[in-house]
Order: sequence, then structure tokens, then C-alpha cells
Amino acid sequence: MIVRSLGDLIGSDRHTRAENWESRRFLLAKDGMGFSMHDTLIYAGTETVMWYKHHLEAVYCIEGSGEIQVLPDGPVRAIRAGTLYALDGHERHRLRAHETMRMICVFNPPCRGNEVHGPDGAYPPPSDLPEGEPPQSPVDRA
Ligand code: 9YT
Repeated sequence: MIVRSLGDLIGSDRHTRAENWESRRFLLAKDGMGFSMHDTLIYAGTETVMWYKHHLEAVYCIEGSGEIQVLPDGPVRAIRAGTLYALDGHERHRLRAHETMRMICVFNPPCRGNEVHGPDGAYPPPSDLPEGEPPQSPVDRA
């Protein structure tokens, strides 16, 4: 069983920061679950274009508000606490945060570490990244 708290992740190698967001990665590929799970903040006033060509992503908003649009011309859909979206077709999309949004993000295949978006808005395919070290601490994983 794995037990982790958000406080364990802050400032650790499971805490990845980008210009518009930060991602606290509770579960990664090395945890062996077959998906990764992140607690992500999308900063108020930002607009981010993303395109997860190599991953499926589901996102559940638990705080804040914003909107999402599948590009180039999909309908603009409101996001607020209690809204989920799932990119089941690897859709290129734009996320706008009216307020800072706290999102629980699940990736399949799992992220491996400190992925950030490339110029195309994608994370690299898992085959391009090292596997990552297995969990070391018996406290971390028991
Ligand atoms: C909602 C979204 O995709 N935000 C970008 C960060 C990403 N989800 C992550 O790695 O946590």
C-alpha cells in the first residue's frame, strides 16, 4: 500500500512547476499503478494550450473556475468545482483559468517524473523518458 500526503510532495522531486501551473504528483509510473495522479494548480488569469498526443488525461476540478475549448473551434465549456473533463480523443485544447483552479489529473500511460509541455503542448511519449527509480523509502511504501 502507498500512503502519501500533499505536504510530502511540496518541494520534492514529485513537485513540477511550469509557467502557468504546478503539479504535485502523488502517483507516477514507478509506483506501478498503471496511471499517474496529480494534484495540480492552474494559476488565475492564465491560458494554456495543451495536446496530450501520447496520453489520455482525465481532470476533475475541485476548486476554482475557468473554461476549456477543444481547438480549433469547439464549444467553450465552463469548468468549476465538481466538473470533470476527459480527453478521450487526445484533443488539442485551451484551458483558461478565471480563478486559480485545483485539479485532480489522471494520466494513462502514467507520467514518469517531471514532464512539462513541449512546444506542441504535449508531454513526451513514455518511451523517450527514463523509467525512474523505484520507491526507496520503506515509510513511503509499505
Ligand atoms: C489540466 C492540465 O493538464 N494541466 C497541466 C498540468 C498537468 N495536468 C499535470 O501534469 O498535472
